[in-house]
Amino acid sequence: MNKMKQGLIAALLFLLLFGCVGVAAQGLTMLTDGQTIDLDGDGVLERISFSMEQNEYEEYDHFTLRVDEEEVSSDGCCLTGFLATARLNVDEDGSDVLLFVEEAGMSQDWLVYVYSFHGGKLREVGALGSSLADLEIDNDVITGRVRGRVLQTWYHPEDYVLAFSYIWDEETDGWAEGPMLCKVPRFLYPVGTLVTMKGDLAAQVSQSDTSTAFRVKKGDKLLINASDDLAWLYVSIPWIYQQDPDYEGLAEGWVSIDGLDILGPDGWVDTYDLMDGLFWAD
Ligand SMILES: [Ca+2]
Repeated sequence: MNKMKQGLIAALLFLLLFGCVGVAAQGLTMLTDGQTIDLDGDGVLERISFSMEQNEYEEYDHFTLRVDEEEVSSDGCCLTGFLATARLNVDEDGSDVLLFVEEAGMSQDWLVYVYSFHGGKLREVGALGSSLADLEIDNDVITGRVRGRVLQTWYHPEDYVLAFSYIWDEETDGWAEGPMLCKVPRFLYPVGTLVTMKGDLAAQVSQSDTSTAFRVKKGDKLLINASDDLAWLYVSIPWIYQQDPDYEGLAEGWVSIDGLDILGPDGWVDTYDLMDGLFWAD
């Protein structure tokens, strides 16, 4: 077993364990309109106000969130009415507080609007494509479960941190230092989809070594172990092929991907035209 394979298994085990623990301790507190709560732990209660407006299709498409006298509002798409808060350990002067407003989107395209409550100020710091139920806070890392961008319809964890950056301050009409939600990509995300090839494909040895690791032909099975959800698939050839005494290739390799296109022997081709067994929703 090579180091890459060991690393992948360790990563999958970690995800499995972390996922189980996270259900009980995801670090979120649900809030309701009219509630008073000490959001930032300074001993003074804050008053929460949260209201939504419906459109002609009876979907909630606008919300207003207030913490004491601070107010933010935004348009949305199928807002669920769920509001939550969490504290992060990013500030030596005390907890930084985040507030999350959830929307379901048109077809479960989950999105959470994220606001920071810091120094008595309420402001938008970003949004992430996860449901509240899939959101976890671990110290200063916010992890959602987002829809994959390449290959097929799939979901994977995605990490964010709150980092101080320059944001536009409407009060002063200028740039000011303020918190922003920043994505922290992982090297690989688990995929675990077994496909049947509709055409031939060669996997290369590594992302930088373009020599051939192994080849699969039309009708062969191929396991897509993982992806960086950006430019690469980490693939392996099923064990049964490796038992053939004439098999000479490596067990794992890499294939380039760009959205729903994959780099085949004759150039870029739609994943649907090259692989049977991918999952599509919507
Ligand atoms: Ca307080």
